[in-house]
Amino acid sequence: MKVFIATKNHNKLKELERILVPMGFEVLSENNLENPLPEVEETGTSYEENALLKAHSGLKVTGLITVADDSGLSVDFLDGAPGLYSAHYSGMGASYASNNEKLLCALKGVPKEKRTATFVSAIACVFPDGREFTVRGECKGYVAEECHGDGGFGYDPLFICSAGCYAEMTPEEKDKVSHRGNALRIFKEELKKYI
Ligand code: ITT
Repeated sequence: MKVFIATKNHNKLKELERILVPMGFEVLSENNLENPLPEVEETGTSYEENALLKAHSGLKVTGLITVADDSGLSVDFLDGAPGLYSAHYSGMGASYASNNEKLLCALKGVPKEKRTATFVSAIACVFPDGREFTVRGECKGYVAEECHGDGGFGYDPLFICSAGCYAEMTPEEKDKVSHRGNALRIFKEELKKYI
């Protein structure tokens, strides 16, 4: 079955592909389109709403069953920030490095037990016949006091869960425990009800 993944984040795309392909899906992405995907204004008030906005935009362009992820890191000490705004935490044009730097500054001097955080991934799936569903996966951990490892992307070098730092894991190890891996395992079960 063909599934279009509506994302402009190639790291995210790789993670979604490496879980969806072994599930038997033929995965298509922006790389298979003649023109770039339109930018989607992420105006939702939840990860699920934003994931649906992105998925509907992809469906409009391709007419295929479309999957999109909206994700972020919610830090308890920061009342849930950067949360929905994780991609642009340090401003428009933010880089992963500048976001990590801002997060480290915001938590400067905060002890380990107060640096707890949850990574969240909401995955939306929309169908050409109008049906849609969302699922959510989470991973709890804490924010390290300095960057570790050189794998992954985004906040991976700062996020430590019970299995270790995301950026020090192999892709397979990350998939087993990550918010996105957890969301996709629920997604797989949910999708069976629709096909
Ligand atoms: P698309 O909207 O095109 O899918 P995006 O990167 O803008 O790509 P989001 O709006 O969902 O995606 O922002 C998610 C941000 O949260 C992402 O840019 C990272 O900074 C962070 N993030 C999400 N999942 C992550 C992961 O597994 N590891 C590290 N950081 C992650």
